[in-house]
Amino acid sequence: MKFNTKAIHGGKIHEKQFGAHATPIYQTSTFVFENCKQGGDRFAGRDNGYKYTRLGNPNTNEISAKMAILDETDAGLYTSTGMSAISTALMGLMQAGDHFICSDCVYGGTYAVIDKVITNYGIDMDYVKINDEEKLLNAFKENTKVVYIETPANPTLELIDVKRIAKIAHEKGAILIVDNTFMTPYLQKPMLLGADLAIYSVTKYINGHGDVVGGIITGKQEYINRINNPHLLNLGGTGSPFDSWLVSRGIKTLGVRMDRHCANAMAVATYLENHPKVKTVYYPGLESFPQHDLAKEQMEGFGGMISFELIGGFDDAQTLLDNLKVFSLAVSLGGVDSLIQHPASMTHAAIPEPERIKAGITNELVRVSVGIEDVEDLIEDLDKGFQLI
Ligand code: LCS
Repeated sequence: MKFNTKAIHGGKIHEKQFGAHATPIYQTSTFVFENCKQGGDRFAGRDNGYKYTRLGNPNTNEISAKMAILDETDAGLYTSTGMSAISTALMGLMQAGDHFICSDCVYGGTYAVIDKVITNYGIDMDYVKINDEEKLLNAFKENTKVVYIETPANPTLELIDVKRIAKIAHEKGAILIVDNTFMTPYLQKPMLLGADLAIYSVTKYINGHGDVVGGIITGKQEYINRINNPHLLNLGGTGSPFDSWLVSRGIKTLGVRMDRHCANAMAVATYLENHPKVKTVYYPGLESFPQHDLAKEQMEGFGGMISFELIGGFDDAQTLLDNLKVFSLAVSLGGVDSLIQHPASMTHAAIPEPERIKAGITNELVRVSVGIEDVEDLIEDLDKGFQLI
């Protein structure tokens, strides 16, 4: 079966009692046992029936199974947010005394959980310019257990060669985790490129409608098991039945939405690149993008995210952002509607300025999540905004 068929039918629950075609919402905190033996057997793992929603629920299992199928990997775990997926995965795979490497440009929340939480539990780490092979090789230590990357990176869109990093990480005995939020399994399949685990903020393209926060971890069974039990089940970052039901509904149109996001973003990026008030545009689909060849090699499309800088800096950008009518001035990304924001003061404000600038997140950078509206309306909106500068 091909992608869109799997996105619709993969992992689907077949409700037998009434024959409901759409999956019902199992909005229940607990499940009734027929007798003490059955309850005991479920807790002992001799019967895999449901016990309690924090420990498993049909709706969360449906979306986890579907995502594993789409990523062509063993298993998945649904979590309450993307941050819960990241923190549970890192804590599940490491303990005090371990070390990990993280690419230097990641979502501000990822930076914050590493800087303010994970490293307070005796886990050591280094941010590394991963594309600099010498720096990467020098960063490995005896106790390096994980390499964590985002590609394309939020918000610079810098790419990392997953195959190459997977090979290096494995040679050094480390696990490679790829945050694949910007691409989704439709445009990039980390495990087929050699990664061990993928992380998603399903808040973004996977759900696609801007009405849920959620996360998913997919990947090799061995690592998924380690993260699930004892970590996810006891730290308690499990997602809710209703949210996972919405995500299962949203993901059915992932392929068609991504095609449209890619086409619209290409048109908006081309418009921006030709605009006299724009200094630089970062979009992997542009031939001017420094890693355009890598994008063509490891991605099936270039995605819906663009970053750019204006010649007039953030002063001019502010005028643009404050006056758009179709684009909303808001963080988050990957929904059907277009959003625009300023990473330095918003999504990446948690990163101290010197490190932020070193990672390429300048004070001038503006990030756009191109939605699936009619692209003529998006360009007209930008055009009207530019006329005020
Ligand atoms: N990974 C990436 C690449 C993200 O962009 C985000 C959120 C997360 C993980 C965390 O997911 P969450 O817990 O929010 O579901 N990125 C956001 C952004 O760029 N704007 O607002 C949130």
